[in-house]
Amino acid sequence: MEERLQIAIQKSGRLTDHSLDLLNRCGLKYTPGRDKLLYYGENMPVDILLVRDDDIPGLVSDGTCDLGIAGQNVTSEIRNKNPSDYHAHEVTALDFGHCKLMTAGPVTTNYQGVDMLSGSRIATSYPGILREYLKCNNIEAEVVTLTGSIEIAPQLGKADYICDLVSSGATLAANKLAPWDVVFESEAALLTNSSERTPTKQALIDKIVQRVQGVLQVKESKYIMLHAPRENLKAVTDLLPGSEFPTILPIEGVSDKVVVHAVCRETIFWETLESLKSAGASSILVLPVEKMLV
Ligand code: PRT
Ligand code: ZN
Repeated sequence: MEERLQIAIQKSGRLTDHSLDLLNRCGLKYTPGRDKLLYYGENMPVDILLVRDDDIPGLVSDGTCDLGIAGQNVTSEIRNKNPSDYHAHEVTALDFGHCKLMTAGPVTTNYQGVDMLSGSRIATSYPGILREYLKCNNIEAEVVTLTGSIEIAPQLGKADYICDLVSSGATLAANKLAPWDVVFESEAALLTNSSERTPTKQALIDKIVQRVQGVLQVKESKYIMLHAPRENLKAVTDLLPGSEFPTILPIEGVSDKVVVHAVCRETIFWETLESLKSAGASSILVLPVEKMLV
């Protein structure tokens, strides 16, 4: 029987579209299951399990799934709960789902720094991360664990302050709360485990991990082509952001210019193009990179 790989992603939430898009870009074609709990990979022996984000680190840790995509905030909280029984590890951060776990309090409070949390009640869905933070800062405070609507806890009298995820800050502002300190910075990450598996399955995991890394690399990468004066070639290639080995080609019948081709691993801004032009470059062309395998 064919061995199939299980990848857990969030069923419905902020990470779902990004996760499916990433797997798509890795070349995985899938049929959405009728119950939408499992998408069957058509061109690779890979199944996508759609679950709550809070379940993903556990499913990878206990070996039910080989790979998973979850926010580092969720992973860290779950690992904190029972470190000796947690067996998943992060392969790579994925550059989506960015947010900050922050302390916050009423805008009317004149916040003077972390010591002000002493003796207070702080509502959060991340008691493990918050306790660790308080401990590091030598603060004694009461952690009030809530599962949702953290931001209304002060109005309800359930807590003095809160510690919640913030991205735009609009939710805090709407509840007359001001962001204070960053407790934990998070983004989505790819998880796996060190379970023993067959070489075939391990090779499939390695292939997917390599493709994920390729997708991350092309995000910022651009292919740049230009003509450069031979006498100023070094100055021109030095200006190419994040490019290690540009290809230099002669131009038939032209002795004072060469063609430069390079993959730039960093964003190329208009300012870079203007500097290249000032250094004597011409016919500058910047193209998107679709796939990369290094
Ligand atoms: O049903 P399930 O349990 O799977 O979903 P969920 O409701 O627990 O998670 P979901 O979809 O809200 O978030 C999934 C993951 O996205 C989180 O674990 C984070 O890693 C990441 N993420 C990124 C966020 C945010 N940004 C975010 N802004 N998760 C939650 N929020 C919430 C925050 O809790 C607050 O209520 O959005 C509100 C604040 O947003 P701003 O933009 O007003 O600051
Ligand atoms: Zn959740």
